[in-house]
Amino acid sequence: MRERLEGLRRELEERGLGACLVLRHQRYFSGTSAGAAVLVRTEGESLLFCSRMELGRARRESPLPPVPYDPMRGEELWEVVGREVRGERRLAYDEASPSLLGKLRREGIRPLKLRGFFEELCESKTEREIGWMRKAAEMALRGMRCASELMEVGRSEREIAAEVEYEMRRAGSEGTPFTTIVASGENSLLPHATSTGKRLRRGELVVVDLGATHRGYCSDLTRTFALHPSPKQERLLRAVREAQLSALERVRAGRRAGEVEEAAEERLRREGYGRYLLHGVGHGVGLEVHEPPSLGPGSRDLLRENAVITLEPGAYVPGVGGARWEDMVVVRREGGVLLSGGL
Ligand SMILES: [Mn+2]
Repeated sequence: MRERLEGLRRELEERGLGACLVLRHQRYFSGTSAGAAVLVRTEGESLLFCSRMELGRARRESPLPPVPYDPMRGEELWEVVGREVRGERRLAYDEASPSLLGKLRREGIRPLKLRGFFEELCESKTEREIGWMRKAAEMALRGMRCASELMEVGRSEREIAAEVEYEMRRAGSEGTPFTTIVASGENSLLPHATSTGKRLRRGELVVVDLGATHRGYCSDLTRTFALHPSPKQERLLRAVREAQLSALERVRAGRRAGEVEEAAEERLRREGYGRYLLHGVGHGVGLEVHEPPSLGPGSRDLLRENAVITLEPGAYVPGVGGARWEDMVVVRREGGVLLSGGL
């Protein structure tokens, strides 16, 4: 935490700014999700703003002194922030709503977006963060192993989702970064399906997309299972897995994310699935399950060294089913390294 705050302080000094209000990335600097914002100053102590309700947790989880505001009495975040930054003419920030910015302006403060800095800082993980993410990935793999054991005709999607989440919690996961998806048959055609009471039937594809969290860091993993698959389904599954390998081969620090996406997409097109693609090939992952870079078509985002990304090509073919295969990968100078292989 100290190093992170120190890094931002240096950046502010270099840009001749006195203070930065961190909203979207507050957890990265405070170590807790109890806060609403962090104020980092070049002179004087950095502060953690939190609602009065979260004060206890903020004290316990963050080394930063908390400054509470009381929404129950109608007090708003910008009011306490305004009090602390009085005297600053310019205030750097990471991301803020137009209404918050408007209120700060009315206080005579000129907000200034710090571009590029937070992306770079949060995308490249330290070895410690990568270790935590590997742990989160291992918990997800345990959940997936549990799912694979339950792949039987007659079980419901929701039942499998419940067992999987229970298994990950037992493995130490703090929670699920998103609602576990178990999507079979027709439902597998929806990339963001919700698990229903529908029971698995013979001849269906079943997409399982799940994640765990460890020290706030997320994992994200998808497998597609087949219950007595047809040759068409087998072909689809193979194509999706091969597309992931093609993408993985292109991963390298310094590359454009779009190039990696292109490799997967090209592969799926060559196999005849070009009409059945519904999403890009992946995204960055960290404290949030979806963070930059985007691995969508034509993405100009850079793959930074030590970033953690997902590779999740999928194709959704009516009458056959949907298939997606997702793993987490660390971007190294020499290439991509799987964090979640082995299943
Ligand atoms: Mn994902």
